[in-house]
This record gives sequence, structure tokens and C-alpha cells, in this order.
Amino acid sequence: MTTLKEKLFEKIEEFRPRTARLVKEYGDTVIDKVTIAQAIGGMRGVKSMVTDISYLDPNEGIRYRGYTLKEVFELLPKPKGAEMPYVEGLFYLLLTGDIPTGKEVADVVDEFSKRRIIPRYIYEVIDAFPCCSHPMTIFSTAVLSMHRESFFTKKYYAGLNKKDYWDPMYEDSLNLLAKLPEIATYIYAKLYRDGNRIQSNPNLDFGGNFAFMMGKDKPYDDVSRLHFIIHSDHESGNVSAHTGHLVASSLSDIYLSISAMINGLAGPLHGLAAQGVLQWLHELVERMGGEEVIPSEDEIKQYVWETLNGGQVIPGFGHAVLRKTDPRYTLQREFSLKHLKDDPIFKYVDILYKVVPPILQKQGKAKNPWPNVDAQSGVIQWHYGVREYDFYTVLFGVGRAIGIAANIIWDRALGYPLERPKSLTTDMLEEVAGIKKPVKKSK
Ligand code: CMX
Repeated sequence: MTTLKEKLFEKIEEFRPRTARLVKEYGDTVIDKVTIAQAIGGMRGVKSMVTDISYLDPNEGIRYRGYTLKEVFELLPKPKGAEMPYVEGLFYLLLTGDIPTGKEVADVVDEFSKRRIIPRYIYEVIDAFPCCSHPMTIFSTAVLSMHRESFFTKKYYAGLNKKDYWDPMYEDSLNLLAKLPEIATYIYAKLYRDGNRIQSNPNLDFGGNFAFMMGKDKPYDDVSRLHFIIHSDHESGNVSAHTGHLVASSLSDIYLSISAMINGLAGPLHGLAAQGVLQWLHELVERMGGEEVIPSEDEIKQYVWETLNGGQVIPGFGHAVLRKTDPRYTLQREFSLKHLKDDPIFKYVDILYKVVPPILQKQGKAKNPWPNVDAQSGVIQWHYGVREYDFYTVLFGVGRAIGIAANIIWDRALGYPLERPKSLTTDMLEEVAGIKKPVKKSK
């Protein structure tokens, strides 16, 4: 057993009685009520999921295992000379709840490095896609095709005690996570670099190796670490996290679950907004006459209103839970102010930060007029030369898989059952509302 696995096992053994007691002794305690608006409106705000990996406060933003993002970036160990911490250290924190020591992170870096090589057929699966395929479709399929590697599935059919489900899930998760940088960079090479890939460097950490395979110099390694860490988890109710949890709840393995997670992330109201922001920004840049022309606030306001009046959303703004500027946005903004403050596209982003929230407030529809994570992530990639913006959500997916895998391992450890909420018909809702008499059921 590795250090991380031993530590995780200790934590699981300690934790199990808490969940068992809550269900056994307090199972009937009411934690929320559900309204008709919530049932029709995508279950917004219904408190009906449990995770200890992260918690999203509407006004403060995300905490990982109780730590704010600022604390996470201060406390996690960093590679020598790096500004941003090891992604592997974040995985350790999400899994165990503890900030790892330098030695503990080094063990995880080593563990990931040993598992990073992808099977030959994955390259063939990726190569089989026609050139105009969206990278998220390729990413999801590449992950899905690894289902045959699953230890969990093999062990389950060989007869596995429920108490031990977490163990092969942990092995599968590490095997998959370690390979994601290779898969993502190979997709990038295939789509945008005529298949010319750079082989991975086993001596580098997750973020460093990703930058290396993208062919990018410093500080792109820190950009990658920052990106993967802030995108890793956002509690369980968002579409990608929820999809991963839901699919895994039928005891589907990590490959099936993460592939599904990727598909949920690929929608424009969720992770695809990262691509949407740059696309929308470039239409504005083009209209203004090029990057060098810095538009006035009034010109940008006009563009924002045109988008809204055209019945479209402003990508990168708003959130289903947050009611303040997303701290993931703020962290990236601070990085941008330090490293790319003169970038012309960043200047556009900067003006949008000022002009969009008051417009959304004036329009009066969005409950949260402030920017979210996606409003800033693309401009950083653009600045460092990753200009194919339909690739941005793949980067989001690499990060998000880390949090979802940690959640799924714990779902298995605590024996969370098959997810199965109950549906009602519209007739039934009208009956509950008192606007319709109960309809007699025919025999
Ligand atoms: N621009 C224009 N209108 C917006 C808006 C925005 N950025 N954000 C919300 N609204 C509108 C909604 O479309 C909705 O309109 P209708 O009443 O006509 O349906 C209304 O305001 C109320 O929506 P809400 O309760 O404030 O927000 P939701 O929880 O329904 O949706 C989100 C949240 C993120 C989908 C929405 O804010 C949005 O579409 N934002 C733009 C896309 C985006 O940036 N997505 C990425 C979010 C972060 C992530 O998951 O990666």
C-alpha cells in the first residue's frame, strides 16, 4: 500500500460510523422542503446531496475540505521555484482532508508518474475521429474506451465485498487521473499540431508535465497548476459533478462516470462557457477593428445589450449558487494582473468586469450579475498561445475529474446507494397546488 492509500483507509474507517449513525438514528430528520418552482426549475437550492470534499458558500465561494482557495494556494507544497502548488497535493487534500507534507506529495507525484502511460489503442481511438470533431467529444470517448481497464468492474464480477468497493475505485481513479494530461495533450496535438506530439517527461509533476507536453515554457506550468486546482471541485450539485456521482451510483466504474461527467461539462451553460467567452470576445474584437483597438466602455455596453436583447446570455457571468464575484475568477484576475496586464484581450476582460454586472442588474433577470470562473480562464490560455478556444473545456475537464474522482471514491467508501429521486406529473403538481381536482386513476 502507498502512503496516500493507507491514510485514506484510516480516514474511511474513522468516518464510516458517522454516516451510519446519521442514517440509523437521525434518518427521519428533515433538512429541507421542495417547492413546485424547484421541482420544475432544475432542483435549484434543494439540499439533497452530501459531500465532504468541498462546500460552496454563495457569498464566499468554494472551500476545499474547509480551506478557502487562498488558503489552499498558501498551504499546499509547491515544486521548487514554482508560484503554484502541486496538483497532486490538491488530490491528497481532497481525498484525506489533510494538507500533505512535501514527502507525502512526492509519493503521489511518483505514483501518478508510474501510471501515466496510456494504452496504444487510446491513440487509435483519438486518431479515428474526423478532424472537425469537438475536443470534448474526443476526450469523453477516449476516457470511455478505457472502461476495459477497470479493476473495479473485474473485481465486482469476481465477487467483491461492499466494504472494499473503494479500493479498486481508488486504483482506477489514480490510473485514469495520471493519464489525463497525456490524453488531453494528444487530442491537442492531433487537432491543432498535425499529430506532432511531445512525449511526456516522467520527472515532472502533473502541471509541469502538462505544460511540457503542450510545448509551453514557464510560467505555463504554473498556469496549468492554477487552472487544474481551481477547476477541480465545486460541491456536488453542478452538472458535471452531479453527473459523475449519479452515473457512479449505479456502480459504473470511473471511466464510465468521468466520461459522463465530461459530457455534462460540455454544455454552454456549464464548462463550455470557457470557450463561449473567448468566442464572444473575439466577435467584439473583430467588430472594434482588431486587438490593438481598445474600445470605450460605451461601445462595450452596446455590445452587451445587443447580446441580451438578442435573447442570449453573457458567457462567463452569472451562477446558480454564487452571489458574489467567483473567487476562482479573482485568483485568475490576480495572476493576469501580475503576468499579462498589458495583453489586449485581458484589457477587454477588464472592461467587461466593470460594465457587465451593472447591465445585468439593470436588466433584472440574472440573480447573480458577477463573473464566474470562465470569464477569466480563456484569456490566460490565449495569452500563452493556446488559441484554439474549443480546447478550453478539455482543460476544465482535466481539473474537474480530480474532484469528481475523489468524491466517487468516498461514495464507494461510505456505501452511498443508487441515486433515485422521485418524479411527479404536471397533473399531480396542479393537484398539490389546489388548482385541479385529483384525477381518478382508471383500473
Ligand atoms: N446573461 C444573461 N442572462 C442571464 C445570465 C447571463 N450571464 N445569467 C443568468 N441569466 C438569466 C437566465 O438565463 C434566466 O433567464 P430566464 O428567466 O429567461 O430563464 C434568469 O437570468 C435567471 O437565471 P439565474 O437564476 O440567475 O441563473 P441560473 O441558475 O438559471 O443559471 C447560469 C446559471 C450559470 C447557467 C447562468 O448564469 C448563465 O447562463 N450564465 C452564462 C453562461 C456561463 O457563464 N456559464 C458558466 C457557469 C460556470 C460554470 O459552470 O462553468
